[in-house]
Amino acid sequence: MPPKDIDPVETLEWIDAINSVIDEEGLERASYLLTRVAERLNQEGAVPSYNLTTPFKNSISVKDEAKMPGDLLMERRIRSLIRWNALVMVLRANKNDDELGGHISTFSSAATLYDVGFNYFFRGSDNHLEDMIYFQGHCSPGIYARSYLEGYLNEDDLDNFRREVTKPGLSSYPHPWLMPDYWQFPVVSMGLGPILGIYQAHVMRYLSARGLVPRNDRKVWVFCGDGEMDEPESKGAIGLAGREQLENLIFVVNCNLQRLDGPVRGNGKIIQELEGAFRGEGWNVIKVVWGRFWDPIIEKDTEGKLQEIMDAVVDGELQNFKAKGGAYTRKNFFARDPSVLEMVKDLSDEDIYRLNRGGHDPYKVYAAYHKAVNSKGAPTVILALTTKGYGTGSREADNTTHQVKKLSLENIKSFRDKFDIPISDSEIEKLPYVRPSEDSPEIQYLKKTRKALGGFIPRRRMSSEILKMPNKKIFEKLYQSSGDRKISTTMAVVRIITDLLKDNNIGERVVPIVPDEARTFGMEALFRQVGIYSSQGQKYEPEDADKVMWYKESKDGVMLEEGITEAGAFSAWTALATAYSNYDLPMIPFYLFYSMFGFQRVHDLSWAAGDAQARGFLIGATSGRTTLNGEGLQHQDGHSHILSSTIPNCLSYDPAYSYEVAVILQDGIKKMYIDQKNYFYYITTMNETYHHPEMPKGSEEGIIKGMYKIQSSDKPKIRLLGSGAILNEALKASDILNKYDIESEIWSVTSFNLLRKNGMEIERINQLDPLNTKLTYVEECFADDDIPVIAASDYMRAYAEQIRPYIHNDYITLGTDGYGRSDSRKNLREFFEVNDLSISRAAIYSLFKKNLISEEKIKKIYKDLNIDPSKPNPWEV
Ligand SMILES: Cc1ncc(C[n+]2csc(CCOP(=O)(O)OP(=O)(O)O)c2C)c(N)n1
Ligand SMILES: [Mg+2]
Repeated sequence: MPPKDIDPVETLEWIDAINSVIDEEGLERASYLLTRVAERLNQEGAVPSYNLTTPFKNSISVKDEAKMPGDLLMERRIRSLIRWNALVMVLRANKNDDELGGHISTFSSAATLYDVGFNYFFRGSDNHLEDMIYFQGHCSPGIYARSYLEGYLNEDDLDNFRREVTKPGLSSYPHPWLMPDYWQFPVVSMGLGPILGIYQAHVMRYLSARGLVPRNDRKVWVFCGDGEMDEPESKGAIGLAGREQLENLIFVVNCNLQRLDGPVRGNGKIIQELEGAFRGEGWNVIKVVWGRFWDPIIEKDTEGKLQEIMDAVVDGELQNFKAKGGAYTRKNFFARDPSVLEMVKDLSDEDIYRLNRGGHDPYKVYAAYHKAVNSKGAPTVILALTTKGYGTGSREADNTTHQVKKLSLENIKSFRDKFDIPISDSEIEKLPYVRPSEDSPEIQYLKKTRKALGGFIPRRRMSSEILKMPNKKIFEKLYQSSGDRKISTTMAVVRIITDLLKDNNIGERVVPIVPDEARTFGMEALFRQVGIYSSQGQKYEPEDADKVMWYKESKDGVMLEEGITEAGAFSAWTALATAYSNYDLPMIPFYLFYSMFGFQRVHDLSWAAGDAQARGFLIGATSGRTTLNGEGLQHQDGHSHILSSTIPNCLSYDPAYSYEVAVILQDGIKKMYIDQKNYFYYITTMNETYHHPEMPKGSEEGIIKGMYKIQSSDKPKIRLLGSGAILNEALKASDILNKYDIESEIWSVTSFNLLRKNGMEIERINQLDPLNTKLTYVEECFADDDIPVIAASDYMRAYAEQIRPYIHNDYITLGTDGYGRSDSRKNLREFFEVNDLSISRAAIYSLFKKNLISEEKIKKIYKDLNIDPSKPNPWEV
């Protein structure tokens, strides 16, 4: 409750005083004076009443609006055609029974927000410095419709909206994977656009701070829905944007007040709520609430009564005003106060209905964008009030409008009439596209505006500079044995990254990224060596300034230490991993993270990175359910390879030795940055230290394909496959087996996922052409031997199970199914049954099943090995 006014006359004097300052000296002076007055209050210890929100009205007053220079009517005609073609595209896609879907209402509410951008603000790609625009996914028909008028898409293309299997059609939503020369940013999963856009702007500043791209006024525009802002990802990183004063970032939130099921905030005001949230994080907030038809009415509101109603009305009612029309609005809005009702007495019900919302008024939107692109020192969010389903007759602001894919003939006709589309009643049922001739004033105008802004968008660059391979010695160093030293694969990868950072060919492109975990991975030496990027430099002497590895933050720091945000760090990685396309600057980002907090935490972002054709390295450090031993259930990853295998262009590896790491990284750099293949890499590394042998000659190919032999035998009776740290257990198992005269052959499996992929490919080739007798790589490796195979990894059995179809013999898989827990590595491996003894047990059992070991002998061996038949099952629930 606000405090009671005990002296209204005195209050009025203060208000009059500030009014006269506003009138005579302007707003800036008035707010300066009030800020000084508030400071006095602060000094006395009073809590100032500091409102984060302003009244529910346009942030830019009419007199301060920048004037839109273009031809309003011409632009309206063009926009109407875009609206029509977008509508028709969806209606045609849903005319038959294919159930293709599509959205009408989202774009219809956002058309003006995009159009003003296309006509005046969005920079094209002619100079390679195009603005980066994260289009709201459900608006895609509208973006295609514009490209159609531009002549880039034709009617067949539009007819192939959502038909991509038999024809190279138009993808449902922005998907670079499916339209690689068009869409840049995959966004339709709600919340990804906002977080990816923020980190894109952050990376843009990072790259310019390092002198890799010019610092210019290139912008990142993020268009999103008001419902979408509920996703934690949408608002989760706005603090970073405020803190880093990312003036290159503009959010446009289309506040049509509805989401899929109904109102976003029926009982409140989403615009006000977002204003508070963004302002609190240091953003410029520009509200575009009312259109220009409201201006003369608002001007009459000298007493503030209309404003009081505007402030009080909830979004659920605002929705009604568009759904139920002018008479309803007069009764339920203006009539709340007799003096306000009086203000609209000369307006018909139809006039009241037509009182437009800010987001549908090109003048208001222009003024907002103009202010946003010229704002300095902070990111900007534009909160634009619109109507969902704008122009769709009875479906406008209807609670079900989101999913409308078909319109009644009546509604189609009213749409045509509202937007003056030149289609007669006799033609309308055919739902024709409309494109004026090439030399028409409309098409000429459209092309001229885009030319002036640097060309058409969206467009995506598909190829870019080819990098030179780094010095081979960086990798070859690790081909040697580690000698007496015990090291971990995490140490190996960090050593390679450190050397790559100094490489003459690619050093400046390498970016280590961590989410507050550098010390965990032994990367702290990099703090001082390359510096941690900080947009503000370092304004303090670090606590450890006298140490060798001090915490160095600097404006041109190379390392991205993103703090505890895996989603943020991954988004930064994505921006760098796609820099080859968005900046024509291939970057080599290495994102190191706790493998448990990788895919499992941010899988939607990794899926989007695949769609965006990211190229870079993800390093799941501290991996393995028993290898990272003391951390317990929420840390110990035994399934990230299963998750990574779901992404078609992600190549994943679980290497055991540092030379394997070296071979994989070298091959990855070649594939992604020289051959320009659209892969990204996921490599798990471990914190367990052990001795690393010298690389066996000629094993590179096998390491890359997924497995190679590390121990042969003249008369092997069993074949042991080990992956990652568990390879050592297989080696120890072979010693145990030797005691029983069982010789084994040992293979290091660097990737069950890749072996599986190869298997699927070859199997399919053979099936399609039955006379083919091609062998899978696994079959090639295990050609004519008749010996059983045992596989063990630090991942769930499903990981090793993947190659079962290609093993034509008994095959037993061991893995770490079940929840992790903390204990010593030794105990954990025994518990999960991936230790030397369990591998030996599986080997002996499979030989017994093949009648190669007698009943008597197996009993003796089991006794010898203390095998306990009542041992609890580790995945028991
Ligand atoms: C992560 C995620 N969850 C759910 C959906 C399904 N979905 C698609 S659009 C939509 C409503 C969007 O509302 P809003 O953000 O307000 O956009 P509008 O269409 O109103 O502009 C939902 C729930 C999705 N695309 N992504
Ligand atoms: Mg909405």
